[in-house]
Amino acid sequence: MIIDKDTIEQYNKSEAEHFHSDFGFLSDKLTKSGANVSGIVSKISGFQVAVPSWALGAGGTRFGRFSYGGEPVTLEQKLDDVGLIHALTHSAGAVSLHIPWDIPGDVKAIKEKAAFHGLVFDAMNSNTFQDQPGAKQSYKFGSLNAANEDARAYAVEHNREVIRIGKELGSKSLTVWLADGASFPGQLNFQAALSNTEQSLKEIYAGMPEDWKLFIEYKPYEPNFYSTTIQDWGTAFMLANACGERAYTLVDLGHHLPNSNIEQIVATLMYKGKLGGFHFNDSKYGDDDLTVGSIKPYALFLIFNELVYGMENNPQNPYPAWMIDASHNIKDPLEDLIQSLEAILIAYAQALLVDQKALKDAQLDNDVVRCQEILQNAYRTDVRPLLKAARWQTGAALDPIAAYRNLKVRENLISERGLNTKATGL
Ligand code: PSV
Ligand code: MN
Repeated sequence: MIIDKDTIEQYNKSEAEHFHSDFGFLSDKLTKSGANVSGIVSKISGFQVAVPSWALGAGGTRFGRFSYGGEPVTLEQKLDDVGLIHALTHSAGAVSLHIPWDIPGDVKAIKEKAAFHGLVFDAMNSNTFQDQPGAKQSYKFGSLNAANEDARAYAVEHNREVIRIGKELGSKSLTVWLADGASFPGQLNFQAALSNTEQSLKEIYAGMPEDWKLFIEYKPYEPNFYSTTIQDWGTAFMLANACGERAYTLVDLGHHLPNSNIEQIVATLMYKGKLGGFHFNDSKYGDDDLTVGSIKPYALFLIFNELVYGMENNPQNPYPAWMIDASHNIKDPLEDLIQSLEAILIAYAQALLVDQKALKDAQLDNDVVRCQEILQNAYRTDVRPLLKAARWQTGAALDPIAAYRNLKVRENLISERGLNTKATGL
């Protein structure tokens, strides 16, 4: 199924009147308070978030997986699904592939398909947390950190292969997330594991093209439950520094112990120019991979406040690679991704409303009450008309979820692909 501009334009007509009056009201109010509304709307429409290829099918838990009809089976179909989301939102103009789940058969055809949908290939993801059929080495006891030299070399070579594939597709970065760690005390020598990881990452980094970046992702636990070799931002930061200038830390919102101050981590990394990538999701307890903004929207806003500050004040930090890393087993995956995009853009727009000059003055005056008022005034603004204005300008749907349902996208995908298809991934 393909959604063209005319269909969306037609669909938007029924909502246009409402949108114009809501936007007019908010725009007047914000302009009076000194905000640059058209500048904010153009920043919102320019904000593109990569969709991971593995979030297009139903996610599973270790207890079960409940399939969703019409799931994409091939890489082409996955690109078609991202294309649908992008047509409806104009904010998902990139896709992030996971190898070996998405090895392209015909590179030229895949590139053409992506270009047709207006998509670019964002960071490539390697996978050394699962053994593939016919694998010559096992990752059961680690990959880049493994005590076994052959397993380490095998994992390094896999990452080189991912870079080769990414180069052909036009990607410019590699994300490495390692499940490596231990489930029991004594299982690993911490220092040897860390040193092996550092050495392996350096070998991968040395094989990267000059215009590529390496993103090192951390996570405190799972699948290992006693220790993880790259457990926190400090370890990832240290390893990135050991690799070199084009190696960065990647923050995944779900990869922190409860109550961690993620906004402070973001600020610290951007100050040091080392925040390279960002994975969005939400969670209540652990790495729950729930829809962005579904549990802690205020925390997301505070994080965005630091991201916006960093993007404006830290030229030493590259523009981060944004990706949604959420997937679970009870929502239509495409609706879930559209909801995540909406939550990301709401938090971004709210953060753009923070009066940075007034906040700085209040901080210098040690006026704690005023500081809180400034942040919460921005957070409590219903910015959804600004998102609609961005979509109106780019020809996307004013209400993407309503359009998705109205156009019967899922029903169409089921009739095209069948009810029992299963996407590759976790
Ligand atoms: C690990 O939990 C992670 O966040 C990494 O980014 C993986 O590549 C992704 O999820 C999918 O398993
Ligand atoms: Mn992640």
